[in-house]
Amino acid sequence: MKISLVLGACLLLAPTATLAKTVEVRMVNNTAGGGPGFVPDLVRIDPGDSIHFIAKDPGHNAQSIPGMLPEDAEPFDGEMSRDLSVTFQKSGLYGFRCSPHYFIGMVGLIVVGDVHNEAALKQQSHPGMAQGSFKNIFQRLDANAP
Ligand SMILES: [Cu+2]
Repeated sequence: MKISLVLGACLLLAPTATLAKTVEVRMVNNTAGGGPGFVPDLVRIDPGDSIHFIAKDPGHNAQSIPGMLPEDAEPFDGEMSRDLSVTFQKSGLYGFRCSPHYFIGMVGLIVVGDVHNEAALKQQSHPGMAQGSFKNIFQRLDANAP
């Protein structure tokens, strides 16, 4: 009884910044910029936080892009038209895509804690419109913009 009261008090007093959070990323057919995409396509979280990919519209998935992960980070590969939850432990940048719409630029970037692999990710080449999408995302990342 006494121990549980102490634990409860500690949880109440813990600063919210240390609590893991979940950020939602929607997979949609029509973004504000037109065409299918992830909303948002640039997300900043802390190690231990999670992303919940929501299949708002069918026909999309979320999968990490080989070569666009921090060293030793776990890749992820969501099923088509299904929600996916991923918890990120390793800090760094994670590039991801929708497999059927990669070439028309349905990609995104997750920033986990400190950035240390940006140069490597920027050198990655992508098919079709994905190259321009990542260029735009990295410009916002560098400008600290949403
Ligand atoms: Cu898609």
